[in-house]
Amino acid sequence: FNTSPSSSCVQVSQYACQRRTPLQDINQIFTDAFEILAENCEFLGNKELCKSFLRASAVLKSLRFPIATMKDLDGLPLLGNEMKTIIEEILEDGKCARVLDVINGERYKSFKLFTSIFGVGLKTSEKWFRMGFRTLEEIKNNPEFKFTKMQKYGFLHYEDITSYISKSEALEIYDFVRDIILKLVPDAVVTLTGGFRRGKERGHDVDIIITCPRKEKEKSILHNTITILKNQGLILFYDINESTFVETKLPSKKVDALDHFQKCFIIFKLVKEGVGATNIKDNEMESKNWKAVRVDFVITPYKQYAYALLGWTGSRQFERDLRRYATNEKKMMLDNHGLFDKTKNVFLDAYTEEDIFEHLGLEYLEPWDRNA
Ligand code: DGT
Ligand code: MG
Repeated sequence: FNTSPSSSCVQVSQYACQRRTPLQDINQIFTDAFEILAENCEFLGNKELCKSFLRASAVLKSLRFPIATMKDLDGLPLLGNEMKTIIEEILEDGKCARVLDVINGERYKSFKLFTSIFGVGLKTSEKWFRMGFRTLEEIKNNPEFKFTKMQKYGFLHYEDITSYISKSEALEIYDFVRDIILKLVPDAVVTLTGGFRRGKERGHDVDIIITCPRKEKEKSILHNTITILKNQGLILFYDINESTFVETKLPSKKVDALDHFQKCFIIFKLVKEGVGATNIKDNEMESKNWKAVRVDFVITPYKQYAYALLGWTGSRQFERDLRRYATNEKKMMLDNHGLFDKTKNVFLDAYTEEDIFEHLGLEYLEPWDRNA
């Protein structure tokens, strides 16, 4: 792995799954710029350019040295002229005019705002933007709008949901939920995944993946757990998606397609101990002693667990590169459910993430090195 600039002997792979990408990003001034431009492309529906920006950003995130001169880019993959122009401008001015235009632009600002609402995606944002709406107030107070239940709760808990979740809050919820599940099914496997598994100190949601080695025993876990949490008054909103997983189905070609496992999108009521307890009588003075936190549960059969864990650990860009590598370099198809070897026409079983890396002929990367 690369340690010094301009060292010609060091090859940087074009795939994030062949590079270590720790959390600390010493080229953030450039990667932030690329990610804003990528997001803007996503908002405009320009998927190809979005991918190029994200791949360029991921290459820079994996470097162990800060880009200080244009010479430092020699030999790095996925940095075409468009990318180099941006880097050069930032090296010279400390900023990039194109990025500033984007973040001050109506479209980007509106889409950022709209997609920050739980239950609002690109399609709804586009619709609201075209209708001329620019603020949350205009939308919330429009009597003609029909919101989904998810969006209603998204508005209701907007402040909490858009604020960061700390690692200790995530661990508190995870420990609490795991204890409940283990009482129901003692040999269940409950894992905190997503960004927190990659070592992030803060996140947008708490991703928890659940399985059980005893066949079919995972099936009762979700509904029973939700019932217990509901009875304790800890669920502000939940939406269960039942499994549509079919074992014989080939892995999806769509890189960003959601998986077919049973899952539940939750707004969890995290009660903060000691807060607000002193002034319960005085309504005006009363401070809220809880915080609404987005939590996702994913339940998988044991046979697919390693693939699902790998898929839900992320980062998104790491996952995209893993799939691209499998397809282009190995003639295999990878998704959150499994790995299919097209040459041998077989699904490859895996019970650990290490097994999957081995099937792909890749050196194992720990979750904290997958922050592409
Ligand atoms: P954050 O924002 O702090 O929650 O960061 P992450 O990395 O935990 O991101 P999150 O929670 O959106 O997703 C965790 C991983 O789960 C992500 O790296 C890929 C997977 N994932 C989540 N939603 C989707 C989806 O809609 N499609 C696909 N393909 N993967 C998804
Ligand atoms: Mg997450």
